[in-house]
Order: sequence, then structure tokens, then C-alpha cells
Amino acid sequence: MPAVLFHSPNDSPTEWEKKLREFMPNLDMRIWPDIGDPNDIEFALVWKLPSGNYEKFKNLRCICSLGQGVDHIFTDADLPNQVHIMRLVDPWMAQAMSEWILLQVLRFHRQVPEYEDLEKQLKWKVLPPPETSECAVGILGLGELGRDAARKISALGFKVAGWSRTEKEVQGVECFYGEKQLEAFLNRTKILCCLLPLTPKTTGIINSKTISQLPRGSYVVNAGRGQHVVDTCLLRALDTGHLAGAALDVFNEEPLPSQHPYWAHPKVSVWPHVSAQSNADSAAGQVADAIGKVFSGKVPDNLVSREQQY
Ligand code: NDP
Ligand code: OXD
Repeated sequence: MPAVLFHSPNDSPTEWEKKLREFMPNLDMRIWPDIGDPNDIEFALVWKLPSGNYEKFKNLRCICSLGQGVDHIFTDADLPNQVHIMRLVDPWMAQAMSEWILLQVLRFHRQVPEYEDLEKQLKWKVLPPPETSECAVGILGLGELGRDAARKISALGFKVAGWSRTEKEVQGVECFYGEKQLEAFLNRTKILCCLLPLTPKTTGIINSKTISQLPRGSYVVNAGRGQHVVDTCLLRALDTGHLAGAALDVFNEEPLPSQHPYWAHPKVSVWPHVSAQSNADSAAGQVADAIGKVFSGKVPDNLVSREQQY
């Protein structure tokens, strides 16, 4: 039987191996860097395999991301041409992400930072009640995660819009698409939530120009990738008051360096990339299915486009 390569700095190989074996008792899993003969490897289940290593696996047929994002695969300049590239598409992760996005939306909408501040000052003060039906939430990205979050936020009565590359229809959600409609989408958005994949086209999309197109007093929530945000622009907008707050789960450098201004910024909430973690319990079945398909010469599900890089 061909072998599966496993590499991840975050995920437990023993847990994944145990779960995968429930579906494939004869699985031969090689845990990086103890890979044995590299010619045995036909399937790679990876998160951030150090660049330049795929070339070693002459019989590799599929690279599967150990997450929903695949940017960590496309950063490798020596990516082999013929292999399939796929990812997890896990409803458990969509639920986790929607919970996290909802948490941030409700936190800003229900003035949690303001009330926490008043509590610290022992001040009993009532702020004007917020109006949910007037609160415009905008989701960048209407894919597996963005659509789920948009629907769940809309179900609570918020005014929800989404922005994608191609035209979409999502019930209860105003849909914008393409670069031409980005400004209109931003102009109507008070809480901007980024659930885009990181690609050459989306890198730095939250910058001084796009932030200036949000109304004064808006919020930025980012669970896409740190590289979607130009940090200096976000910090400037927070300091000038154009933005009222930010909740960030992903960063240009992870772990976020201890001297980074985000840590101590009173308007920034820092999370250690945990909004939707990969989960062997929920995702091993789909990975086992993909391994089985690849080993029997079939095409696995959840492929990503090399051209679009997502
Ligand atoms: P999908 O591929 O399902 O959806 C991506 C969405 O982004 C699509 O709607 C797509 O548009 C849109 N998009 C892509 N490029 C552009 C562009 N240039 N302009 C406008 N819209 C664009 O991805 P997922 O929803 O599964 O995941 C999104 C990202 O979330 C991941 O790539 C990852 O970076 C991040 N993530 C973060 C996690 C965390 O814990 N922080 C956990 C999991 C994922 P269209 O529909 O038209 O193709
Ligand atoms: C992912 C992530 O892409 O956890 O799945 O960031």
C-alpha cells in the first residue's frame, strides 16, 4: 500500500493516525521528518510543510491541506505540476467560525468594550441601546465559511451583505461581487468581517484606501489571514478614530511577536488563530475518502484551483 505523509506544527499526528485508521486500518502514515523511502509517499496531509520538500516525493499524487486554507501550499515555489491540491471542507469548522464571527459582531454591537471600560471605572452608565436591524455587517468572502456566517448573522436580524469574486445569491444577504462593487459594499458596512482566502489578489485588501471607504466608527474583524491586513493602515485608522475597534485571529507573523503594538492596543482584541481549528474527529472521514480515491486512481473531492489559488 502506498504511504501518506503527515506534517503539521499544530495538529497531533497520533490523533490523526488513530482517527484515519478507523476508516483505513492498514494506513501507512509517515510522520515528518521520519518519512522512510520518499518514493512510497503518494498522498501528503500537511500544514506548512517547509518549502522545497515536495520535490523529494517522486510518486506524490495529492497534497491535502490540514485546514480549509491552502495559501501555505502555494507559497512553495517548487510545487510539483501534476499533483492534485485539495483542502478540508468541514461543516464543524464552519460552525466554529460562525460562532467566533458572531461573538465578535455581538461584542461590538452590544458595546462590550465600552461597558467593560465603564466597569473598570466603577461607573454605572447606560449607553443608547443599539438597533440590530440597522447594524450593517459585511462579510468579505462568501465561500464555505462566509456563507454560513452570513446566514447565521442574518438570522439574528442584522443587515448582512457579502462580497465575493463571482456573482452569488444567498437568502437574506445582499450580495456584491468583483472589484467594481467593493467600494459600495464597504460604504454600507459597519462591521467588516474578513473570511477571504489569501491569494495574490486578496493580499493587503484591508488597507488605507479600503478602510477609508468604511463609515467612520466601523469595526474590522479578521479570521482570514494576517496578510489580508496592512497593519500600519489598520493601526493608523484605530488611532485616528476612523475605526472604533478590531478583533484579529490571524496575523502577518504568528505567533504575534510580544512587542507588536496590537497586544497592548486598547481597541484591538488578539486571538491566537483559534476561530476554527482543524479537527480529526470531524474531518478524518473526508480525508480517508480522499486517500482512498487517490490510491485507486480517482480524483478526490474539495480540489482547489491552481489558477485562483483557493
Ligand atoms: P472558500 O474557498 O470556500 O471561499 C472563499 C471565498 O472568497 C469565495 O466566496 C470567493 O469568491 C471569495 N474570494 C476569493 N478571492 C476573491 C477575490 N479576489 N475577490 C472577491 N472574493 C474573493 O474558502 P473558505 O470559506 O473555506 O475559507 C476562507 C478562508 O478562511 C481560508 O482560506 C482561510 O484563510 C481562512 N480560515 C481561517 C481559519 C481560522 O481559524 N482563522 C480557519 C479556516 C479557514 P467566489 O465564491 O466567487 O469564488
Ligand atoms: C485553516 C486555518 O485554514 O485553520 O483551516 O487557518
